[in-house]
Amino acid sequence: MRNGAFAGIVFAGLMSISIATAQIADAMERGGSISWRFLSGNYEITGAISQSGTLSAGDPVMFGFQDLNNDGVALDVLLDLAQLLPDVGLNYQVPLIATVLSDDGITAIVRWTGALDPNECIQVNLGATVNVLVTHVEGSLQGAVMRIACQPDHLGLLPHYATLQVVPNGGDTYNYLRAQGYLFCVPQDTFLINARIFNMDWIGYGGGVPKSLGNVNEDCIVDDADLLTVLFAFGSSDPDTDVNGDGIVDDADLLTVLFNFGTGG
Ligand SMILES: [Ca+2]
Ligand SMILES: [Ca+2]
Ligand SMILES: [Ca+2]
Repeated sequence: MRNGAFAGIVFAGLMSISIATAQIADAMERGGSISWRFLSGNYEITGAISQSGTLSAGDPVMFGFQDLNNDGVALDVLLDLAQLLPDVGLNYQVPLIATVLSDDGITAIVRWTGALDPNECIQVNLGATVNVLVTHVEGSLQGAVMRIACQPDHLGLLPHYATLQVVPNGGDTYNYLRAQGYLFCVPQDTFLINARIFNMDWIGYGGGVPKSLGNVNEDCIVDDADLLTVLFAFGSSDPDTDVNGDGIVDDADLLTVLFNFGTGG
């Protein structure tokens, strides 16, 4: 065999392997968002105040993926603490930056981490309302992402069908929320309080093909059903068919469907 042909075959083989190894994270990014629900956990406050207890399930929330650190991976999310812990009074959005730790095409391990130093005296509800100088807020989530059969989102939030499920991975080391501050806003060691949420259980759903990629009917694939829907609505302002959301169904939407035709499945 000629060396060139052999090299070509090896190169093609390597290319297909490299494509296969990144496919879970790519599918997650393509989905554009994740639905997420906190199921259970424990909390503990130590220092100037001592408290501990259990946390029950919260309402499902949806995180839209962004590329907050401009590293080309749009899997970062803004964790809204007010949404996660509505009664506490921590109205901060923690930017959680995603790192894909591994992806063998069957399971991907993704870690989200972020921190804020607000240095702000705010009212916090710790059973009773107290003033706390919040100095530091930090969070980490780590999940194992696996494929599921294409289906409506179990949590009922994703507009399109889901193809991925995310479950906690890495235990307390990588699944926690922490906050630090000073009681009564007095920045002295005696008034220091540390709060943490640990033993977290949660679940998430993602993947699929969003409408913005031409999946007009938001099922499992961009196919002739989506194409026909755009063609029938062509020239109208039907918001359900307006793929790019610019107010009109026109050739731009049609091209998006054609460009992504076959995506999903
Ligand atoms: Ca990023
Ligand atoms: Ca479709
Ligand atoms: Ca449009």
